[in-house]
Amino acid sequence: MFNIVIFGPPGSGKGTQSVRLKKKYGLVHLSTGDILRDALAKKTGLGVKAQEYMDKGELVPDEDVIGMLMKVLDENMNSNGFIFDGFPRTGKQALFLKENLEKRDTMIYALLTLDVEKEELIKRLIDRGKKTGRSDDKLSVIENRIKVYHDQTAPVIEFFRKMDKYYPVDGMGTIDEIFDRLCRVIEEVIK
Ligand code: B4P
Repeated sequence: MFNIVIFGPPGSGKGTQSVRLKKKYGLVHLSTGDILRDALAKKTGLGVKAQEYMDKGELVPDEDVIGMLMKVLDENMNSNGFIFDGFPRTGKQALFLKENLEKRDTMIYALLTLDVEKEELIKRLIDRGKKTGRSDDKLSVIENRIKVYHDQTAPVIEFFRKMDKYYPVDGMGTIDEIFDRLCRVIEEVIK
């Protein structure tokens, strides 16, 4: 299996690029944000609980996200591999992912981090909010999501850097330009 994490602040393009990477490399795209939004739309217990956090731009508790991820992981263990999009978002999630992939005789090969300037993140998310009406794409919520990213999520980088698996990628520019940059890094990692 070939597993990668696509990482970065909200609006950095993780979801956008994952859709393309999934096609090119034949991987399973596992987006915790998409799974949570789906649970929310279906008004499941998890969805109702998650909404409280997502509407404020806070992270959903680790135990809920981890339980949800385990299920999808086990359902797809015969695939070519995973693109983890939006997971891990905390140190606890990072450790969980490492240990549980090891138990299944596989691992993460690279943490690809999209670096994007704050003004550009805000612009993209405001634009998306206008198109989709997403409750977490309002300015006050966006500001909190960026803060939560710096406080709780960015430390995950250090976890992967220590394992020599951290690959920063310039996330500014067109979607095609960024996709090419990501593919170049992946080709190097695959070698
Ligand atoms: P996510 O769904 O992961 O959302 P995101 O970070 O906002 O989006 P992403 O970076 O994927 O941006 P996108 O490609 O769409 O998380 C939502 C919430 O779920 C979290 O805040 C949290 O509450 C909860 N959650 C999820 N995972 C969790 C976890 N593991 N633990 C706890 N809680 C969790 O791009 C954004 C916009 O920019 C799009 O409209 C796109 O079209 C545009 N865009 C992309 N690239 C562009 C480019 N190069 N140029 C111009 N526009 C571009």
